[in-house]
Amino acid sequence: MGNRNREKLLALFSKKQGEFLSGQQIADLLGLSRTAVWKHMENLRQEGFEIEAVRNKGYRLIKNSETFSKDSILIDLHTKFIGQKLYFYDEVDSTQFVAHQKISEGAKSGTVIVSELQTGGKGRLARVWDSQSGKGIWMSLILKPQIEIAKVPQFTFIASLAVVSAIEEVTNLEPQIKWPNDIYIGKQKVCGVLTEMRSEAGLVEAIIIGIGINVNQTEFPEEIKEKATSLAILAGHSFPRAKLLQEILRQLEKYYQVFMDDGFSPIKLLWEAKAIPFREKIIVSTMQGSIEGTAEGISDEGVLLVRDDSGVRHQIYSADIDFFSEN
Ligand code: BT5
Repeated sequence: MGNRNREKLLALFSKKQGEFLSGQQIADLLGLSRTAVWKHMENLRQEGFEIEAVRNKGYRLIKNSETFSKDSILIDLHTKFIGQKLYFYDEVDSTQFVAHQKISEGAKSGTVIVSELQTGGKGRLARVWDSQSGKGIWMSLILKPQIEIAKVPQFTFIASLAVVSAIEEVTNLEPQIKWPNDIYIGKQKVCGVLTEMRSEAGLVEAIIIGIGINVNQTEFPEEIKEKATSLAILAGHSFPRAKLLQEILRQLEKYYQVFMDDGFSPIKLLWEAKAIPFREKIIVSTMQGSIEGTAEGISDEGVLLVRDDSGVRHQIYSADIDFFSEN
């Protein structure tokens, strides 16, 4: 199938969603023979698209199927720029690495990289991110805002807020954000965010937001079995990943716009409403060591403010947080 015709056909279905289009109409609009139209339909069906064919009425795309592919993500993605340029891979080392490559090749702001499987998925501080094939959403988003370097960590908040909002919209689950970059449901982690930056001469060249969401896994490796869970385990059924990803991209675009128009304050307020409240006492593990103390909230920039047991106040930029009651 010619790629351009196939894209035109998907765009046509997207525009007329829910409506029947006769074979003749499609053939006329795309300049194809009826037989070619029929072949296109068969190919799309084989890929997992659900297409209804009714005699005397024509064809209708029911909705996005369970397929997770470039087309199933793009077909009714109504964003202005985020995800409109999308690279979809079966396997990569890490979508973050691919994003770095794409930036070197001149990728535009809003470019998204998705992979079914990551052989070298990474967390912060070069930790391993378990990225099973065909089960999760492993993606990286490239953004090129003109902002100061100090504001880059705030993008972790924008991303977490977008993911929580999308999960709420698509599932009936109630995710919460754990400062700075984890999304939990109950006491287990369903998503991690990794924000990286490229800079040049003191200016931000690009921000790469890596998002890993456990969607349809039914089990996890021994090392993270206790700590990790998936949306499917919690809900008792699987979810269409394309739909969830579309919602994430929509929410990312929305909150990115809020941030660019009005700054971090509205993001901070929304973020706080979705965050796990700090309980009495926390343990903060940083590269420099650990602090036991009480969190006093986040600053207007997103920095965690902690008063240690001797009364000294610390500004924490990056750390792992444990609640005392968990230990
Ligand atoms: C994170 O790091 O949580 C950021 C994870 C970002 C992953 C995405 S996937 C797409 C993009 N491409 C990449 O290569 N990365 C990004 P951190 O806070 O450091 O947490 C890492 C820790 O979470 C590990 O040390 C494990 O304990 C745990 N972990 C690993 N895989 C997990 C999973 N699938 N679900 C829940 N926890 C996991």
